[in-house]
Amino acid sequence: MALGQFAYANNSNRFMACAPLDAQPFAIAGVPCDGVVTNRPGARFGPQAIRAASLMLCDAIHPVFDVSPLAQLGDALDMRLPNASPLPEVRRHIEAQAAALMAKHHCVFLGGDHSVTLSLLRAAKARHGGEPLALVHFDAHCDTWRDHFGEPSGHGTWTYEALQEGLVSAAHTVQIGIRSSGERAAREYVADQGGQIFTARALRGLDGAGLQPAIDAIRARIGQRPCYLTLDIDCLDPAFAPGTGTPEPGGMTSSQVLTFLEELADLNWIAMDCVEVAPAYDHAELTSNAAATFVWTYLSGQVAKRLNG
Ligand SMILES: [Mn+2]
Repeated sequence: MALGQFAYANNSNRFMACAPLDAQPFAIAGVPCDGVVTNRPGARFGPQAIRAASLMLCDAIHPVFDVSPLAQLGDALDMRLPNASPLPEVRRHIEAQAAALMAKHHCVFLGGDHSVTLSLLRAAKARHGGEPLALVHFDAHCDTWRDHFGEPSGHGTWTYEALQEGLVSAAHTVQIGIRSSGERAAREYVADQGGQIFTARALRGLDGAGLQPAIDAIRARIGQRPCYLTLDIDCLDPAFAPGTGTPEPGGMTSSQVLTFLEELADLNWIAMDCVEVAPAYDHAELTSNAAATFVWTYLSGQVAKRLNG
């Protein structure tokens, strides 16, 4: 099947109205794929909603990092994906397109449901020497279930699969915001394997300096190992992000997530994804605005590091 013939690539705008992707060091790419959600579908439309929300970031100069990523950023638009094909076929296409982008750019991928992260991690690990990567995972859900309600793989199994495959190192895996229902074996899987979990409950009422112990622990654990950031927008409380397929009350605030992203910008990040934005359930573009701000913050931190050495 040739690429370029698939539907669901509504490429009408670019992130922060940046240039089309050429030789810029940083790239945005959409992964408009939501075939294996548990509850409400619609994240295939996330990339374009995040791009639309990003337009209100105006001159793009970040107040913490004091840079704009615009001159160093290109938008590759949405991947063309065979959405009606079986999951392994969809995944092969995501991985191949991600690998081509990662060969030339530091990438931020816009999901899509969270299953896309497995393909992105496969491409990222191959790109960065083949050693298991470090992983920082914001989510309401552990995503370490061993099956998807009887099916082998879904958007709640990718973390388990990534650990089983050796894509990420358990000792260098950190989950933040976890709070959903789930059996203990799944809920605590990352910790049982040697990683670290900061539940939403453990973070209640903490912000700013209150998050410093968690930030210090993450930095000490991960060091400068190549690290992948995956941000499921449902890590946020539905008050901040109603537009998602599986909302879980009692979640993080936008400012908590921003504190982590700002303070941990010095880790050796190699790529990011922001997934599970489902615009059909959003109100006042709250969710897509939050996602756009998180992506912009990540990019600004990485661009500042590149410019300032
Ligand atoms: Mn998830």
